[in-house]
Amino acid sequence: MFRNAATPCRGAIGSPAMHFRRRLATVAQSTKPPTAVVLMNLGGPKDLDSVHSFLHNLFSDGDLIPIPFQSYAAKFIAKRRTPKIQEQYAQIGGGSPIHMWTERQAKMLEERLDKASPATAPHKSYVAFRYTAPMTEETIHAMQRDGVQRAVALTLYPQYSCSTTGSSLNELWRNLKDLDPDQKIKWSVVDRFPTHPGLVETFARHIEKSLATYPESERKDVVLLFSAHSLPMDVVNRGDPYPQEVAATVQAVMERLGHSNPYRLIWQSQVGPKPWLGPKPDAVLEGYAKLGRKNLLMVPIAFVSDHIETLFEVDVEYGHLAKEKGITGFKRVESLNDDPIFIDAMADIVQTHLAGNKPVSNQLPLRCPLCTNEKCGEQKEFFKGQRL
Ligand code: GF9
Ligand code: FES
Repeated sequence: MFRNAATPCRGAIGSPAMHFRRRLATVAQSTKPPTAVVLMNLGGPKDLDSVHSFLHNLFSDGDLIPIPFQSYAAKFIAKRRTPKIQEQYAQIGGGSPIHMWTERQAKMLEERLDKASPATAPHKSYVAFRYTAPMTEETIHAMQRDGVQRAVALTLYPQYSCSTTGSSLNELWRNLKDLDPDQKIKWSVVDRFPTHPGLVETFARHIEKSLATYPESERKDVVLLFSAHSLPMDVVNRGDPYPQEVAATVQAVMERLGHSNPYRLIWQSQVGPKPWLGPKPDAVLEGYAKLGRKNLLMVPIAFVSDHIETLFEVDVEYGHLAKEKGITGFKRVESLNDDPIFIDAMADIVQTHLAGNKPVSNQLPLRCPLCTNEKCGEQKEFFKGQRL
């Protein structure tokens, strides 16, 4: 005989059989392997002793800086640059806060995802830094110990560059070939989110909060200087998507602000003798000082947490230069860090991605028009070919 919802089995509620079935369901749920969310970012030395290995790993990255005799050159350059970089980290408290912020972001994201997407719960966050621990290899081992079968590679760079997210994905692909040859873990990728409304909202609110600290009579003339990490011109000219995507974020934020202020997009952190995308902040500060601009508000637009480029370069170096040049209203907006609105945005991005059931975006498979790095092609094919 058939029973339907309208005619429940008499006496089932609270019966020993029902109780047992419920308990089984709970156990089954808690032993379900977690959906892994792997937060990818650059990493940074957590203390002064880690500076050398950080630099060594950075200069060993052939996807970022292809140099002849890479391993020898990396040793040499890292050793030569370590003292100066140590001094910079000493001035921001003795190390990079990126570990602390990324761990916080990971934990908060995990909690929100379990609430927002019960179908894919439980979620477990992992961190994979490119140049400091925990690095990709260690993270994959941890995921294997946890029995992960489904993973999302989530970049923490809002805009895609082959030198950032591309390098992290190449590193992930290389490690997976060795560590998971039978492809027990199915992967999908969140490769960029330059104009996500939650991201834009968080930037906009941080800008509004800083603008409110200027005298009301000067507020609408404060120049917003959106500042992103620069790229070498050869990277730009091979067709890297990053400059366009950074500009898209800036445009979306300005639209959200109703174009309340004048603004420019500028490019910081150039190093070495090669040509880089500009204008750079020191030249910009000098130019605007000459043009009589006293109120400049820096907006870091390409990183989601504090790091040496905000805490040292902007706050210390450019802060000092601004003072010298008579720019009395030089300030910086707060980084996104653990702002709950930003974490909500990340949760929305991952949840929407999981519901879409697609391994990669339509952009990821397209290589730069002038790409000569065969690894990029293989990485893209690998992630595109995932069968979820
Ligand atoms: C970057 C973000 C965007 C060597 C330095 C001596 C090179 C480089 C970058 C881009 C970081 C964060 C971009 C080089 C050579 N690049 N940095 N490219 N970095 N340093 O090609 Cl959000
Ligand atoms: Fe952009 Fe290879 S450098 S795809």
